[in-house]
Amino acid sequence: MTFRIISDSSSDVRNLDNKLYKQVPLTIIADDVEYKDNQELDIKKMQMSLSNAKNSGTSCPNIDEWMTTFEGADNIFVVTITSQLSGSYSSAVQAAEIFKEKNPNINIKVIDSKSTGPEMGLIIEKLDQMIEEGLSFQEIADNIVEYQQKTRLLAALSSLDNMAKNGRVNSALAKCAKLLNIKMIITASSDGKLELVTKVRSQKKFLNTLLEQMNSNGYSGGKVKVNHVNNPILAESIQSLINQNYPQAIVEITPCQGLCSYYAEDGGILIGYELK
Ligand code: X90
Repeated sequence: MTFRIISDSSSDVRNLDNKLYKQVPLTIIADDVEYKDNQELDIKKMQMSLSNAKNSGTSCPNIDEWMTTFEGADNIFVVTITSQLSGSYSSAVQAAEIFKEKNPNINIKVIDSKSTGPEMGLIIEKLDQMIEEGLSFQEIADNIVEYQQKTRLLAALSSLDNMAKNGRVNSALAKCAKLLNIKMIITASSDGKLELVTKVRSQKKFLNTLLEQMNSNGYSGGKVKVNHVNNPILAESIQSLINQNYPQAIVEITPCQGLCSYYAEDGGILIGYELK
């Protein structure tokens, strides 16, 4: 019985220690140039070309791209970015249906993360842990639904321009974020939509606001993943603040891949965290 975990590249999970994981790239488009969000992507170069581009956008993996990753495993878990903001989930579901028609004995569960980035990372690592523990496909499929009730996402962005440009957030909210020094703290709602939490100005207040938000959602020292767009310093400040308050908490820092770098924009931070 071979297990496999597959996700689109919005997860920012580049690999796992074992060989169970495969990633399917989304695509970032700057004018006529397409950047596949794979391990070879030079994010700095992509950002340079985006900053000079008149038009930009993204596209999700197609059915064939998902299908090529299914071959050779019996039990497959697919994790996608929220179906509310991308076609990735729907294309993975269709790929799974077609594949299962030809291979009826293969188990495939497609999971809508209702989120992205580090919250997807938490889901992927939990799947990995349950596979390592020897749970059955069905047990893992049931448990992961429960686990998803206990994870959250916060994101702090200084610009929502690319989200607005692509119709993923309303433009009034994006204009608001443009005002000097304002950071928007946003979250993924329980049904996977983008939701504004609050706006903050000062850096000191900003960090405390993030922690207050986590606490008020029920955070009490669980695992945290902090993903950043060229902002390791802010990621480390968040890590130390969490560890000052919860010394046992595991807080991992990861640079964003291409898709999240495009939408979270330079300096952006995404925080995925576990509730107890
Ligand atoms: O299919 C596609 O082209 C991909 C579209 C993705 C659009 C949203 C990406 C968001 C990236 C920034 C903010 C986090 C908030 C997420 C709320 C669910 C990350």
